Formats: sequence, C-alpha cells, structure tokens
Amino acid sequence: MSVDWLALEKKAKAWIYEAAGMVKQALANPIQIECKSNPNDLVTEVDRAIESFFYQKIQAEFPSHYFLGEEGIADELDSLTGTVWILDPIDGTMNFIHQKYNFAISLGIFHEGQGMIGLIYDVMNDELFHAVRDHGAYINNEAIVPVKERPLHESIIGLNAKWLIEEKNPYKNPLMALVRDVRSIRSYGSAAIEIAYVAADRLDGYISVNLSPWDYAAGIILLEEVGCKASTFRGEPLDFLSASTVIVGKPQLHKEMVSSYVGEEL
Ligand code: 2AM
Ligand code: CA
Ligand code: CA
Ligand code: CA
Repeated sequence: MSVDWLALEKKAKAWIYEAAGMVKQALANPIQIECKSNPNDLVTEVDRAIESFFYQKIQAEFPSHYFLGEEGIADELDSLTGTVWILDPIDGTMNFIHQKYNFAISLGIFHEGQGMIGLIYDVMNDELFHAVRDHGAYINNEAIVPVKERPLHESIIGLNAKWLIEEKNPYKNPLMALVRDVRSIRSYGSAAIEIAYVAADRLDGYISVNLSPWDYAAGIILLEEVGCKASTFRGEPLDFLSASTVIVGKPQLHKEMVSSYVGEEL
C-alpha cells in the first residue's frame, strides 16, 4: 500500500498548530518545572502534555505506526521498521521557561528507516519549517531555495558556547580552533531551530557534542531537501535510535569541518 505523504504532512501540520495553541495557552499561567539528568536539564508539565497529545492522536488514527518521543510516554523503540513518528514536544525547554520564546515543536516521520516528513514549528515566531521527501523544503508557504556555499572563514556556525569551557569535553580543542577560524558563532538554544536555520541559509552550519534522535530527526529531512549534509563528528551517518555528536552544514563546509576539525579527538 502506498502512502500519500503530502496528505500525512497536512494532518501532522494541523496537529502541530493545535499543539502550539495549547503551548501558548499554558504560557499564560505559572508552569511546573522539574530537573532531569542535571540542574540545567529541565522539563515541564507542558513538554509532557504536548507529547501525550501527539501520542494519543497517532494511536487513535494510525494504530500500526510507532512513536519515539523525548519524554518517554511510549514504549522504547529498538528499530525503525514501519512508520515511526519521532517527536520533541518542546525543543529549547530552557528558552520556553526563561524567555517564553525561541522554542519549537519538532516532528519527523520515518518510513522503513528513511526520513519522509520533517516539521519544525517555531511557535512564537509562527515559522513552520517543513519538508516532504523529494518535494522541497519550505518556511510557511515560501519555498527555500538551495543556497550557495560560503568559505569557512565567512561562515556563521550555531554552537552552544558552554561546550568550549567544559573540561570533560573531548572535542574542546577542535571546537576552539573552529570558533577561531569561522566568521562568527551563534547560540540559539534550540537544536531543531538551529538545524532549520541551516536549511534556511540563516546559519552555514550547526554543531553539538551530544544530541538525541528527537533533536535532529525532523531537521535531517529539511537538510536533505536543500542539499545540506549531517553526520556524527566522525562523518558517520546519524542514528535515529541513540544519542551522538552532530555536525550539519552546507556540503563543502560540512566536509571541511569534519576533516580539518572535529573528525579526530585532539
Ligand atoms: P531540549 O530543550 O529539548 O532539552 C540546547 O540545550 C539544545 O540541546 C536544545 O535543543 C536541547 O533540547 C538540546 N539538548 C539535548 N540534550 C540535552 C540535555 N541533556 N540538557 C539540555 N539540553 C539538551
Ligand atoms: Ca530536554
Ligand atoms: Ca531537544
Ligand atoms: Ca525537548
């Protein structure tokens, strides 16, 4: 049976807008915050409510589909067989809490391991970055035009500056060298938005020492549609079931960042 991916995207978009309405409504009242793995790793009741909203919608409408979300509402997944929805209900939870701004709902839909639909919604800016495999990438209703490369010394890279002062970070030295050599760096605090910005030519590249599948699942599909590359620091394909280093960018820049900077630990 063939799937109408454009029709599925339409449905997923409608759920994203509905979920965004719930998030905005929640911002009007005090929000309960908890810490996860460390004091700066935050989660709120809203993250969980949005994840369960999608999980229930998907279960009701597509009972044969699988689900992977950051907050662990569904059972653990051990393969990408079938159709899998990978969700980060709020990417940029710290921004959500502190700024009430600069956070996104990130949803990727995979079929037999291949990325088919990528949706990243920057809720407060009302920007939906979306792509269906082989149908191009868009910001709201505007097609994103695949862009030309800039040399590394003219590039702006998304990077959390905290990684540069983390003594336990094995990539500290190569990242410092990269920061020295590029034109500038930006830290937006939402991996999904930063990856969408690479696809949209607002950044030339984005780097993180540790991300999980829900942080980049949707973004990868946008990147593929505009000819950008994504991999681990070693240049290996990203895995959608476990965490890893992540480096994305325009093709030449991506290649140079891997081969001359982060490909080997220093
Ligand atoms: P999150 O907001 O969904 O947790 C900057 O913190 C970026 O890194 C965000 O996209 C954030 O996603 C992601 N991230 C991944 N792992 C994280 C962790 N353990 N603590 C904080 N942020 C994390
Ligand atoms: Ca989190
Ligand atoms: Ca995230
Ligand atoms: Ca999250």
